[in-house]
Amino acid sequence: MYRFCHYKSSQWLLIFVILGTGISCTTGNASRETAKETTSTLVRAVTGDTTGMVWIGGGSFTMGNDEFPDSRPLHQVQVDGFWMDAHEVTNAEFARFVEATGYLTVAERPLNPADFPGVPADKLVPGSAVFTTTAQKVNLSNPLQWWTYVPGANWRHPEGPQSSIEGKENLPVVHISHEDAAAYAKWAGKRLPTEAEWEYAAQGGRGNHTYYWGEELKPKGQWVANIYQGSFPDRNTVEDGHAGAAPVGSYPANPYGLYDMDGNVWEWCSDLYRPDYYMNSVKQNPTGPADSYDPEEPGVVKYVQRGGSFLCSDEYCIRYKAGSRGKGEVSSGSNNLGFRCVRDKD
Ligand SMILES: [Ca+2]
Ligand SMILES: [Ca+2]
Repeated sequence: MYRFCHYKSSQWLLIFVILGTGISCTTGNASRETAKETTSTLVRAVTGDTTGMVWIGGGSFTMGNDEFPDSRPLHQVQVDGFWMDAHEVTNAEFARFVEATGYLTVAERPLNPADFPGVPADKLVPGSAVFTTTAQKVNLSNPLQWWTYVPGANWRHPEGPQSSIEGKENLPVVHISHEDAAAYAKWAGKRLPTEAEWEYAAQGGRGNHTYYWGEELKPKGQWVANIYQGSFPDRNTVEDGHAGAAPVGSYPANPYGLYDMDGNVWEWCSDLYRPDYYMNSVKQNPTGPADSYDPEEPGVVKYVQRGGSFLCSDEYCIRYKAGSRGKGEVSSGSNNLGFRCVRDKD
């Protein structure tokens, strides 16, 4: 059983699967057309605005988790203080960014035919990965049983063209690639958190525990994060109240005032992913390795993601546990992947 986080495949893999077999990917990362808006044209938001952010005083902490090969060894890290969004970036917030800049997310851009040799042009429809509950219990070794590349799925249409975000303004924005998240952060005068900042903030000063909230899965019998209950991926019993993403702030904040650091949606960090990084990590404000490498998908550029999502449980994708690491291909989004931002002290 896959206990680790094969929570989704790279977007390019999903595209290849849906478009047919026997086609080999020659380029590694599937690229989309470059956004019409270059970063130089994006308008920076109000300088110094920390509305909706929490000040995280710097300090030292124990980073990592011995349970996972790529988060060993436990090591001491020190981070400087920073501001952090109290909650994941919402649909309403992302909509303001798009309205101000005309930004087109990766999932909305035309696919580059050069990345899909042999695939008819009319099959190359922009879209993104959407989780689908399976009809019955399945072997957990193949994520493509529950991940589908859905043409037309993007942040405005989280489950596909027929879905919308109307009435979901306070839900976290999803189908966001690393590039999209970084573009939003730049516009907002912020940046993505480093992996170390993210984990330090998630601990909330409580130290390194099994879960960011402590040692018990259900403190006082209560679910305290939006994760997954029941049988994955065929039967979600929704004991925590939400089958998919929940409005931000639906569960208790941590001692720093941060919501949904555990679960709800995965959150991009600014660090490239390497499974061996902790062996060599600097102790002071680490920012990740200089390059990316994932032995499971060599040649695919990946960034770190943190915190798990509404699809995580002790049965599958246990990387919502404290100190564990997620990863994702740079151009890929999905309906359980979003982000939050940080900013430095002025
Ligand atoms: Ca849930
Ligand atoms: Ca989260």
